[in-house]
Amino acid sequence: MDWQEIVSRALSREVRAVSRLISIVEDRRAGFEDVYAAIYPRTGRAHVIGITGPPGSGKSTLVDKIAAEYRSRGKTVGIVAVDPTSPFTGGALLGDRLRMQRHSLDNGVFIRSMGTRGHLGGLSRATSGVVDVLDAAGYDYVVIETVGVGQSEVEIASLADTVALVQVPGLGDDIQVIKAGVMEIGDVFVVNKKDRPGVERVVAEIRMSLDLAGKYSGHHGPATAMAAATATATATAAIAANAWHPPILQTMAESGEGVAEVCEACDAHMRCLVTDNALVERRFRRARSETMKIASDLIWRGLADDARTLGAAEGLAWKVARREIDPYAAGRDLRELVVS
Ligand SMILES: Nc1nc2c(ncn2[C@@H]2O[C@H](COP(=O)(O)OP(=O)(O)O)[C@@H](O)[C@H]2O)c(=O)[nH]1
Ligand SMILES: [Mg+2]
Repeated sequence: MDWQEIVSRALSREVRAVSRLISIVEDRRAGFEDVYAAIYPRTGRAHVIGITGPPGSGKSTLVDKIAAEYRSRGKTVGIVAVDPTSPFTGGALLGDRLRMQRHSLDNGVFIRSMGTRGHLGGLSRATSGVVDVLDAAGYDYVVIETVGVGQSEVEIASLADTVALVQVPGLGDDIQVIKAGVMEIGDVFVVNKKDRPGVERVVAEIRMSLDLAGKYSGHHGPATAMAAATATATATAAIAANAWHPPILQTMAESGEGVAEVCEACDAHMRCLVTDNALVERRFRRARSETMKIASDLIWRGLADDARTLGAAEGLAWKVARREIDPYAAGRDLRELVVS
C-alpha cells in the first residue's frame, strides 16, 4: 500500500490503516509531511478530551467506561494513552490493553498506547499527531489519558478542548490539585473512588481552590477575554462567557457509577465553548504554539545541517572562545545568517 492508499483507507476509519498512519506520523517516517498535509483539512471535527491525574487514580478505568458510555450513545471514540511513568512494554500499559480488550472487537473504539521514548520533536508533538490522525479518521471523541506528573501533562492537556482532572481520596494531606499551573487547566473535576473514605474532603478542597482561582483570575479568563475582544460578541455570548463553572463530579469508575455524568459534563463544556466562541480561541492557541515549535525546529535544523551556517557557527565560536565577542552577539549574528 502506498501512503495515498493508507490515507484514504484511514479516512474511512479502516482500523489497520489508521494504525499504520499513526505509526507514520508518530515516528515521522519519510514522507510524513505529505501525509499530514493530506489529513489536516479533515481534522477539527472531533471533541478532544484530556483526562489527567495522579498514577493509580483510576484514569484508565474511567477512560474505558467513558468510551463504553459514548459508544452506547452511538458515538465513536479514539483513545490515546500516554504514560511517561512506564516503559512501553511495562505493566501499566499492558494492564490498559487487557482492561480495554472488550473494545477490541468494536471498530467504533480505537486504542493507542504511546511509547514515551525516541520522539523527535517531543512527546506532546507526537501525541498531537496521533490525535490529528484519529480526528481525521472521523472518531467523534478523542480521549487522551495522561499521567499528572508535571509539565508534560499540561502540554499534552493543551491539545484538548476539554480537560478532566481526576483526583482520589487518600493520597496524602496535600491538596493534589494545587500544583502550579495544573488547577487552571481543569474544565471538569472528577473525584474517583467515591467508595473510599475522604471523598467529601477532596471535593471541599477542590471547591476551595476553585473559589480562590475564581477570585484571582476573576472575569479575565480566556473565554471572557475572547468574547470581549470579538466585535460581534452579542449580549448572549457575553453572558455565556461567564457561564462555565467547572463541575466537581464523584465517580466509581470500576462500577461505572457517575460516568454518564462525566460524559454529559464534557459535552456541556463543549457546547459552552462553542457558544462562547472560546473553541476558536483554544484551537488557535494550540495552532500557534505548534507552528512556533515547528518553525523553531526547522530553523534549528537549518542551522545544524547547512555547511555554510555550520562554518559560520564555528567561526563565531572561535571568536567567543578568544573573548573577541560575547556569546549573545555571536548568537545574534548567526540568527541573522539563518533567517535572512
Ligand atoms: N476502589 C476503587 N478502585 C478503583 C476505582 N476506579 C479504579 N480503581 C482501581 O484503581 C486502580 C488503578 O486504576 P487505573 O485505572 O489503572 O489508574 P490510572 O493509573 O490512573 O490509569 C485499579 O486497581 C482499579 O481497579 C474506584 O472507583 N474505586
Ligand atoms: Mg492508566
